[in-house]
Amino acid sequence: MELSGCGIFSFCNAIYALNGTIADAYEVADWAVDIGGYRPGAGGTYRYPFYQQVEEAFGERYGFRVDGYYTGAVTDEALIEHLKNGGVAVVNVPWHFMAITGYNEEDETYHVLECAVDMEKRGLEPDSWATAETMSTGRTEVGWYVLLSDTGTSDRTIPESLDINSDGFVNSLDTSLISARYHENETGDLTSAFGMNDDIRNAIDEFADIDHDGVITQRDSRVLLSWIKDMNTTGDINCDNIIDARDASSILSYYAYVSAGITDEDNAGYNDGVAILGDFNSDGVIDARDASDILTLYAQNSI
Ligand SMILES: [Ca+2]
Ligand SMILES: [Ca+2]
Ligand SMILES: [Ca+2]
Ligand SMILES: [Ca+2]
Repeated sequence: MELSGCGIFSFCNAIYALNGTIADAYEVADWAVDIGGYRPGAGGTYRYPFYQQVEEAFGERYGFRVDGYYTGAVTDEALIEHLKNGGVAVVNVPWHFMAITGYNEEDETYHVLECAVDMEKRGLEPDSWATAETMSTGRTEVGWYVLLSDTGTSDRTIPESLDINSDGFVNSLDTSLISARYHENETGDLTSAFGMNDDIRNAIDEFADIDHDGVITQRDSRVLLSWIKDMNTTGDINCDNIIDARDASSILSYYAYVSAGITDEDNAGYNDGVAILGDFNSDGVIDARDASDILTLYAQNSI
């Protein structure tokens, strides 16, 4: 997929930009291989079988529909109107696919997601605003595009298999367990931190290689943490969809830990969760006031 996955990655990037849904590039690629829409290695994505069938296969789950595909240029009114209305597009340029996920009317630039950033010849960053001239010239000349719209049906959930400790929630305890497993593999020393046991080790080894590079590393933990941040409400540290005293308690433990340099073994697994979801009052710092505000809200809601 590193050689020829641009069509798959651009589709997944477009869906994420459209409605925040995490489309698993490997799952999409496996499906596409089966329907004759993708050939890994020296192959590529075959756009017509792919976009004729991808809505039926993934549309409901990922919350999108295909509004049509066209031979045309980036300046086409239909494409610009679609972007202005909140839609996204996957575009074909010479030997490559990219995603266009926004249009700025003020300076007439396009928000482009480029998945092959090591290919310097196209000269785009992973995430940039490009002019119509750039997107109409040379290796970035758009010659075909497919329009994708949000249908609101995506549940935007993190896969259940990433509830590593099977407690019903995907939260920073799970990311801490993935990190702990990485340290086990690095050092050979087994840990009991965060409730680690052999069932959890097996779950991590089977399901937690999120970036599909064949090993469990801190990167897998970080990717999951970024999903947790995107998919949960600020203040809901343990991601159980209720903001209550347990969340406040985790924030206080974290605050004590950061300010005094001590660790609270019982709550240490939630510290990463506090770091990403703990600023409940949105003042840029995570401290006792966030916990206090949660407790006040909790008291009001409990009456
Ligand atoms: Ca869990
Ligand atoms: Ca990995
Ligand atoms: Ca909670
Ligand atoms: Ca705060």
